[in-house]
Amino acid sequence: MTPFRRAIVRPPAPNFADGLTTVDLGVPDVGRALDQHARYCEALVRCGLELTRLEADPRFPDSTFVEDTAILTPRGAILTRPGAPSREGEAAAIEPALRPFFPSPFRIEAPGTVDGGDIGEAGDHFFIGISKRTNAEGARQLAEHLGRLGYTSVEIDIREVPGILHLKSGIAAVTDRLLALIEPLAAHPVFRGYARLAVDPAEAYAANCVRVNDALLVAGGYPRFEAAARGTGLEVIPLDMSEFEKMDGGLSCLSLRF
Ligand code: CIR
Repeated sequence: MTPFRRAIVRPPAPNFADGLTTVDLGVPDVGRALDQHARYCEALVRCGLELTRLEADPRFPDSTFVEDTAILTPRGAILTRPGAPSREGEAAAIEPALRPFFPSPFRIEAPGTVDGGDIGEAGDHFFIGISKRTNAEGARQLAEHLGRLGYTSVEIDIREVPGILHLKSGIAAVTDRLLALIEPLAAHPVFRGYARLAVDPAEAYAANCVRVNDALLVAGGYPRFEAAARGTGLEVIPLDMSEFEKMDGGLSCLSLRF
């Protein structure tokens, strides 16, 4: 796995609860979300990362989900064009924070849209989810940029997969060869050849785990997945994500790691 040295994070703004959501888990408590965000940042620091901590940005209630704004690789970056109209300006808002590390990123241009949450990678191979947020034109542009950087990619249409907003709501690379995969994605041909860390259907939210150096961040409260994760020999760090889950957000969404 690519080692990470840094991450960019942005805490939830006071109007976090005005963001988009498709789930019916109640209104998030912003104070609690800030607490959970602080624990998340501590975990990244414990994994050895140096953090760029951005100011909360109430212009965009979903802006704590920084992952959606860019695809960062060791060979270069791609600024996305988030697919929800209320989030479109978030890529421009993150650009100054990326500039010191990625001075000339590629960009997804209209009419293409891409949310970073739809983009997963295992080694030098990228999975590009076509979703309600990432359209075919965005996927095409992204594949081209990734190809220029020397990466391969494959598209997966997730529009008919129940219960997931983004591709990475249902898949995460635990190692370059081992994927956490929800049941409805497990048999998809693009994942053939990978070992699977099973995610119990009752614990589907847990699939969005994040490998950071020697550790695996997992959502707290999903004991079967946590036990399976411990079986990999990695250090497992459970984090309470309840308030972000209410807004369709997972662990990966809360940082841009590179
Ligand atoms: C949204 O609907 O855009 C936010 N409420 C949640 C975004 C989650 N991001 C991600 O999975 N990468």
